[in-house]
Amino acid sequence: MDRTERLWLVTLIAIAVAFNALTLAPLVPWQRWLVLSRPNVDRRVEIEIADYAFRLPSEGIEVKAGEFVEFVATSRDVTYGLGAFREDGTMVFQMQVLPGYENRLVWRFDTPGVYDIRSTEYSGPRHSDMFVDDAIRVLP
Ligand SMILES: [Cu+2]
Repeated sequence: MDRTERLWLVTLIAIAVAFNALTLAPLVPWQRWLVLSRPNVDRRVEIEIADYAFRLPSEGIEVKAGEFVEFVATSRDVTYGLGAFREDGTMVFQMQVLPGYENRLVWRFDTPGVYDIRSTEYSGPRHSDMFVDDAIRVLP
């Protein structure tokens, strides 16, 4: 490794360290609760996935905008994805759902409305069927 390569390497490492320090710093307003706080969960939603199908709570998923919702997803067979999508198809959040674990994600919906659920991880030949229309209702 010659001097120029070493200089580039040190520069890239310095940029990576500075970028991570800046974007994870609690001085960034949106990072404060993401990194440092453990919000009190207002509602817990359990979702089981097996054989390419979501098993949602029988009473449906109804939450209020602004409350912290903990999604706990389990898989009985393979790795799936759990994603929430707006009506225009844009994604709100997604998580991997590994078999043998309680996969957790805490989310706060800001906007009332209805959201779809899809698998966001290719899980096999029936993956594309894993779509639940209007699965989450967020009330004002
Ligand atoms: Cu899938």
